[in-house]
Amino acid sequence: MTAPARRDAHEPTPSGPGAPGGGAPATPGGTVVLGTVPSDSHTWNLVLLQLLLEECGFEVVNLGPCVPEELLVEECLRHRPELVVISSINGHGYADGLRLAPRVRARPELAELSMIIGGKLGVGGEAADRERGSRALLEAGFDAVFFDAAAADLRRYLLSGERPGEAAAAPALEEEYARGELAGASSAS
Ligand code: B12
Repeated sequence: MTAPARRDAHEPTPSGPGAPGGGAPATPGGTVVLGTVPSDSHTWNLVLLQLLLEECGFEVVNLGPCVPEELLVEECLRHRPELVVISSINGHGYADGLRLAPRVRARPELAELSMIIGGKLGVGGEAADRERGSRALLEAGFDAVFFDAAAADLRRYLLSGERPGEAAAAPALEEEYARGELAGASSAS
C-alpha cells in the first residue's frame, strides 16, 4: 500500500494506527450512516449506495441530501455507526468535506469513527488535483477518499481484507461476490 499522497484516487487508504482519524473498521452487520455534504441536493447516488450497503449486510441510516454538519454529528452520536459514508457529486464535496470532517472529529466520542467520502468531489479533472484533494481530506479527518468514484469502489473497500477486523467477514462476502450473487458484481473487476 502506498502512502496516501501517492495512492491512486480509487485506492482506499487503510484505517487504523497512523491513519487520519484512526477509525475502527466496519464489519458487515453493523450500522452505516449515509449522507451527503450540506450543499449537495443529489439523491440517486444515496439510493444506489444504500442498496449496495444493505446488500453487503449493513443497516443503513440514510440522512438524505443537504445534511447539515450538526445533524450528521447528532446522528453519529445517536447511532454510533460502524462506518460513515459521505457521498457528494455536485463538485463541492471537496470543499464541504474539509469543513465537515473536523466538525465530526471535534467530538471525542467520534474521534475513532470510520468515515469515508467519495463521489464527484471536485470540478478539476487533473490527477494532481485529485491527489492534493485526497491528501487534504485525509488530513481533515476522513479515513479514505474516493475521488471520481464508482459504487464498485465502495464494494471493494467493504470487501477489503486489508482492514483489520474485517478478515472474518470478508471471505464470505468475497465468495458471494465471485459467484455473482451480489448485485453489480459482473460490472466490477
Ligand atoms: C440528476 C442530476 C441532477 C438533479 C438531481 C435530482 C436528484 N433528486 O438527485 C438536479 C437537477 C436537482 C441537479 C442539480 C445540480 N446538479 Co446535477 N446532475 C444530475 C445528473 C444528470 C445525474 C446524477 C445522478 O442521479 N446519477 C445517478 C447516480 C446513481 O450515479 P452517480 O451520481 O454517479 O453516483 C455514483 C458514483 O458517484 C458513486 N459514488 C457516489 N458517492 C460515493 C461515495 C463513495 C464513498 C464511493 C466509493 C462512491 C460514490 O456511486 C454512486 C452510485 O452508483 C448528473 C450528471 C450525470 N450524468 O452523472 C448531474 C451532475 C452531478 N450535476 C452537476 C451539477 C453541477 C449540478 C448543479 C450544481 C447544477 C446547477 N448549476 O444548479 C446542481 C446542484 C444542486 C446542489 N445543490 O447540489 C454536475 C456536477 C459536476 C461535478 N461534480 O464536477 C453533474 C456531474 C453534471 C455535469 N456533468 O456537469 N442535478
